[in-house]
Amino acid sequence: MIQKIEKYLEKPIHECTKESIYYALLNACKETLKEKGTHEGKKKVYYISAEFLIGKLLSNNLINLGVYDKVAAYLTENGFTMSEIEEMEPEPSLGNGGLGRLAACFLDSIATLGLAGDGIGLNYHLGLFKQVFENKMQKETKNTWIESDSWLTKGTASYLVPYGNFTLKSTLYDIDVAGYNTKCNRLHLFDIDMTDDSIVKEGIHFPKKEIEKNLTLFLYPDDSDRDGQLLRIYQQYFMVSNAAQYILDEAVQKGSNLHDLSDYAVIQINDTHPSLIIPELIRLLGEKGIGFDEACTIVTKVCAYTNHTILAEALEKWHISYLEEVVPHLIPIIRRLDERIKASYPQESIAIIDKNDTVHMAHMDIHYGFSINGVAALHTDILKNSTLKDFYEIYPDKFNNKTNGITFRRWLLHCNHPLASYLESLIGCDFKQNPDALEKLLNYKTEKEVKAKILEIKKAAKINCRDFVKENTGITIDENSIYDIQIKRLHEYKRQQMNALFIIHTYLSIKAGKKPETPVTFLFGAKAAPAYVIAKDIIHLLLCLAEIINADPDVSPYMKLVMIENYNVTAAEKLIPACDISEQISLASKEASGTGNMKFMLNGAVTLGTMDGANVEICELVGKDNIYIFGKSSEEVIHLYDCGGYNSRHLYENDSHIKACVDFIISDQLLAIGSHEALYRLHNELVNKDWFMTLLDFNSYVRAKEQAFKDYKNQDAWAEKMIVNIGKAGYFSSDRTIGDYNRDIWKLK
Ligand code: 26V
Repeated sequence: MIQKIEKYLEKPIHECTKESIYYALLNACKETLKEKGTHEGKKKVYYISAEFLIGKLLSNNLINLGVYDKVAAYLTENGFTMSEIEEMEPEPSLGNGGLGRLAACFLDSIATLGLAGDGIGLNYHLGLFKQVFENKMQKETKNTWIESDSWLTKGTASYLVPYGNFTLKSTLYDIDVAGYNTKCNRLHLFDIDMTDDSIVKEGIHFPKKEIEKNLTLFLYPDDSDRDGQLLRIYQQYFMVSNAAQYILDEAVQKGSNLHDLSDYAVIQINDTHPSLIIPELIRLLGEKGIGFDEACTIVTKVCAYTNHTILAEALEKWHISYLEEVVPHLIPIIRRLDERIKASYPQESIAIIDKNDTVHMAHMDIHYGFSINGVAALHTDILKNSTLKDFYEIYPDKFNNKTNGITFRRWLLHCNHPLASYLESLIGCDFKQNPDALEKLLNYKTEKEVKAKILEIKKAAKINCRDFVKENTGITIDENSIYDIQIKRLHEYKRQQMNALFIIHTYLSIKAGKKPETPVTFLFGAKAAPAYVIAKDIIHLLLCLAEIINADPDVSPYMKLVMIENYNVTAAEKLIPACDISEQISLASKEASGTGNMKFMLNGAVTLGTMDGANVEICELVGKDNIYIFGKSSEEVIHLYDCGGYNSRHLYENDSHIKACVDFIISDQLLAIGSHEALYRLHNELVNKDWFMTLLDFNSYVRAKEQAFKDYKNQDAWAEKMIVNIGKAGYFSSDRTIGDYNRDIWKLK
């Protein structure tokens, strides 16, 4: 490896810039990855996803290639550090949140388990927007991440993708995905040559109708109008038509006659963005002479669908007229697929095309896929018993649960070297490939020395994080304070607003003379969808609160509030190792799984959460003494929705404490520095709507959180909680998840 690096450096390393060292490392890695070769097998899994939130790749690749320590030592010997070289790498902007990061963890685990599997998606030039704060508001700017030298390698495949009025030709870019100490797989990202970044003018605005120029510019372009929605369909069809052509070509090359496609391919449809692959495959099989009915049977043996949300507004549906405009050739197929279902099952609730001529993408996946899975035990139960009950009654055997997981290579070995190497010295290195081996740590949970060392590692991570926060925001935080962290997409159901109300509660208590015994730092990181007004108002509230709190000499010694700008994977890697309390406070039933919760636990944070998503499984594993649970249960919440029994105004008017906290949002103090419009809108939302029941869980949240702060003072007992959390995290390795997918769904040898 070092020889390869020196070859690419072209001159002695001490004469090189950090940038040229980064490029040398990049190219040396790419060469080594190529030499490793790819996992091959008769049958392959194709993981199709609109997002792959892969994060920076340099360190991860060095770790998986088994050369990280050697390369790090080489850099140090020559006066450089790995972290300063890593800073030269732009983070790929190919994902948004948990769904995309899950896809990235899965690629790592598929390769690590030695399975033949490719990711297929799009090569967005600007990807998800870059967030900047201006006047304490989120502003979206473009995020140019592709440089002339990058992890992308131009592939050879190219296909024609037919639309209503024109045809586009694709270009393929590949990224090699190294398994840990094994061969590679590939992430295939399709693109068009005519993409034109220069059409993006102010912020992230661009002409939505110029499909030949804008198709692969942005991930999730604004779809608040018709043209935006059409563009999303153009993108989705481009992704799946390329994928389908690629998969069929590859199967034929391996000897398939296409009647036996399911012996060669299994397609995991990641949420509904790739659902058009079903009619597209039927169309392509038809072109190759396979009749409609047989094509349906083949496709139903090949496609499996993962559901990632029960939120109705997030389950994709398109009016048929939109599909008619973009992909008219798929319409007769979609209609026939729908008619077949209606012939056997007349219920409107499971129709593909409903009486308003709206096409339900998830319904197509369930009828014409062989497997449907949820992403945590509770989520799958809710799908079976409530959201998708009518489908479960027809197809009980298709439903299965696959609790999410995270790759320990990135979320422990890479982001927390000191913890990983300490664990190795204590319990050996098995845990890197057999995550259950982390349980050995539990034997040490009462040992003084081990507890002291775990606390020492946490403290060092908090110091690193303090420096990162200073650089990112200019705010000085105290490493001796409790780090209470909520980092995730901004959405009302995730309830960052409830955390904000707690911060107001703490601020008001300090002002009233009640000082916390241990200072606390509240850290947030979150992007709001550009058209999601209330989510942006919540960001505004947090930034206003930060300005007031951090500048107040009576308050700031006891509490600080930090909102990280442009939260992304790189920031997560800095924040997660430093966390004491992991905020997982969604309204029960709404968070399908969560995966941040797993990353925090693995790095020794204690969860403060509701009985939602994978928190339920975390709670079962660590036991009630090692997690802080609060709030209403999913059954209670579902019941309240069913009977319309929740009234936030009632709670607001009858609980003076709740009223005081909520009213602070429109206090003179806040209105003096914030936007009246945004703050009143948010206040009104909480008092008169509060769809995600913030006020309902607020008191219980305050009690649980204050108990956690109190318990933190006993560092000895706290360290034991940390150790239990780390020791029990093995179940949440994505290697376990992928093993489960393969055993139950993909069945690759
Ligand atoms: C999308 C949208 C888009 C429209 C506005 C509202 C809304 C709300 C939620 C979503 C999420 C779509 C799917 C998704 O990203 N789900 C996440 O998947 C993760 C991986 O399985 C899981 O851990 C998270 O709990 C789940 O929210």
